[in-house]
Amino acid sequence: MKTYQTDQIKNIALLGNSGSGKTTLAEAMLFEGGIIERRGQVENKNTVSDYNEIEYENESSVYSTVLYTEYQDKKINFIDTPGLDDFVGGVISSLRPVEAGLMVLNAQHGIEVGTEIFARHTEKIDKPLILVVNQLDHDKANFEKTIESAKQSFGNKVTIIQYPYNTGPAFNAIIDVLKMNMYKFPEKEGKPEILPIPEDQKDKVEKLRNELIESAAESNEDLMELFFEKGTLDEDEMKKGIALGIIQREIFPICCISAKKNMGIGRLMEFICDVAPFSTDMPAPKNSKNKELKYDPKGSASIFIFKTSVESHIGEINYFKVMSGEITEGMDLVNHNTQSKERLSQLFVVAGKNRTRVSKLLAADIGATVKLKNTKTNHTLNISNENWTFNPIIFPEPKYRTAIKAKSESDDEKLGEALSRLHEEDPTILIEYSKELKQIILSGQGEHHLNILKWHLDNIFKLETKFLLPKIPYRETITKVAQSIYRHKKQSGGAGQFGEVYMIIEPYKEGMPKPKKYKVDGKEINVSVRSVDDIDLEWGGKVIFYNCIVGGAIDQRFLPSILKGIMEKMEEGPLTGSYARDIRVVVYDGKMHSVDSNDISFKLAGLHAFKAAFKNAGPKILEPVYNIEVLVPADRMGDVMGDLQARRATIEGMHSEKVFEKIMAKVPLSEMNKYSTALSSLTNGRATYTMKFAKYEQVPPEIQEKLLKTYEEEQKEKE
Ligand SMILES: Nc1nc2c(ncn2[C@@H]2O[C@H](COP(=O)(O)OP(=O)(O)OP(=O)(O)O)[C@@H](O)[C@H]2O)c(=O)[nH]1
Ligand SMILES: [Mg+2]
Repeated sequence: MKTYQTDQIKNIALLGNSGSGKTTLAEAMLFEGGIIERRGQVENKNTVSDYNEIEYENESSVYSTVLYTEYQDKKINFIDTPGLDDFVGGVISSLRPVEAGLMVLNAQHGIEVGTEIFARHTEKIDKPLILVVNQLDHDKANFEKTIESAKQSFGNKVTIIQYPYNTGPAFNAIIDVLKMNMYKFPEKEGKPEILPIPEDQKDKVEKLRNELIESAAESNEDLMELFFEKGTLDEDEMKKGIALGIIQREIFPICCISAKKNMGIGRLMEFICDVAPFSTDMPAPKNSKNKELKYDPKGSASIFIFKTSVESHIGEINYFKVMSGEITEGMDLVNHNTQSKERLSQLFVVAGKNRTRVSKLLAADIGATVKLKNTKTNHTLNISNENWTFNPIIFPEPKYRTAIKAKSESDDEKLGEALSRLHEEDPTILIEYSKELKQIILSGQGEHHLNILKWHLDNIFKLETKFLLPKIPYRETITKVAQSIYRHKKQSGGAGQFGEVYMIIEPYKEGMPKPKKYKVDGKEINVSVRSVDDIDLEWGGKVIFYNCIVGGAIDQRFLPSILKGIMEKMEEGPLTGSYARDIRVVVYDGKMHSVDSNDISFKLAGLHAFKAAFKNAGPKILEPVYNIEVLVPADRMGDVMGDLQARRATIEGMHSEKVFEKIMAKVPLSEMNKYSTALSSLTNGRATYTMKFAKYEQVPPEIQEKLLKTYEEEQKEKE
């Protein structure tokens, strides 16, 4: 394969709702570019892009797939992404190496939830989009409605380049407003006939062409002047204007295809070659030295890894974009995230399951390499005298959690290894070994996401596992002042133990004045502070420990032991064994024994005094509450709201956002179990949500009651 120059390479991501036809389009693009000789079909489990067993099984993409095709002396690198929100990680990582997205719209449905989600991701990072209306051959295809909803979503920036002459099973022709031609496709696959615009379309085309010329002119002052001078623009001038408009996200051009029937694909690729941005047209990425790298093929060799995957027979494959310079086979680079030396012993260009060895890749190109020792997604590799890195790709917060366990304890270690490998391949899978909950908590983007992970553990790693209900990280705190006196005394045989502690505890609030005076059981207790420990707890919140011992009632050296006892109880709260937080402790008196007092005596006295005071201090269980945002089509708003209310949600607002309604609410984590599945079934998969930890809040009394009972029973079982 020839080496493509930086100004011959375009990189795009295929984006769109699940089922819109991205994988089918990918297949057609490979075919049109002569990379494959026969087009496979998703249903026949023989596409180049969906080549993993799990993708065959689901007939839907799970992973992003790197592909390339060749057209008109250019190389188009493109990445087929999964359309299900569960696999959004594959979309986010694919957006990094590309200059633009090809958003595939399904002509049956127009803008769908996936379209909206992925459009938002491109907006956040300012990447342009080309909109492709697919499935125009489908009997439910409705081009006008699709454009209408696209305009609701992208505004008047939606600009028609092409429209279908006819839709439905009879679909066989596209009117091209830029080329001023009609493309008529033969019944069976083959090159289209290029015909003049039919008479009955002339008025419509004229109107659309004027709109297109105006949009193109608006993207650049010179073009605007030219347009005023001549009253029109020629094709090349229009292309220039459209290209600029695309980069500025002022133009979202509309192209028309049937991926399944391979109609319009060649013309779409020509359009990409003509107007989609080159890497050098986009703002230059900055490295960690704040230097702009302009994809200079003569610069220092540098690559950024945007995807790591593990393939059978090969092992780990790292996919990269050449950020600068020229990469050659056998080159030695340094990974500046791990400081490891790495040799690029083999270089490939990749079209899904097919890899082609190459000897050289230039700046802006996308390739893959194998057998690196210590390199994965988000790492930068440079020649040894350059030590910059690039910003990592930021993956979205998890929104679905479960606990996992190996069926056999002897597999625990294997499970740990498998999970960390799966995390490397998919950074949206997070694994936490929770000491607090005594569970392995897996978090991801949805139930389907984690079920696919389990499928891998069962089928690829041959590890039998089961999912368990994930425990909730409750917290405990107090709501009022309480006092306790505890004497720890033990006299058995030899040395005895003795320690007595007088303690007051109260809820901690930020900015409270120092403790001075308390009234407990009608008695006034005055305290004066000798020293204070202000402790930020690992699990959130605070404990403030005041040493108010006067007159040597307890020796100073025992105070740390008392605190130790308190901390032990804070780590395993008296109500349910959860972490306690936000408590102020005042130790103001006590007694000691000249022989029997020691550290352990005061630790135990501290622990029991704290536990006793806690029980009288209006103890409360706190639960984690999350901010959630749901995007839902208006017709399902009522159902989704009702369901949220049943989950003890506090609705904080709602408003229309383009084609969706957005609901903002606070919901306790304990009520969010399986939410992604519930939302999906309430809306036929037409809604999405995000969630983020907000705060801890007291649980309602009836739930506290239930939790206390459960804990009590668990404790009894243990005895
Ligand atoms: N009629 C018709 N069907 C199409 C067309 N393109 C794709 N399909 C069908 O739509 C279904 C989904 O196609 P895919 O290519 O897998 O869609 P995708 O966008 O890759 O879906 P995900 O991988 O789930 O995101 C398949 O059954 C295709 O055969 C088209 O142009 N016309
Ligand atoms: Mg797909």
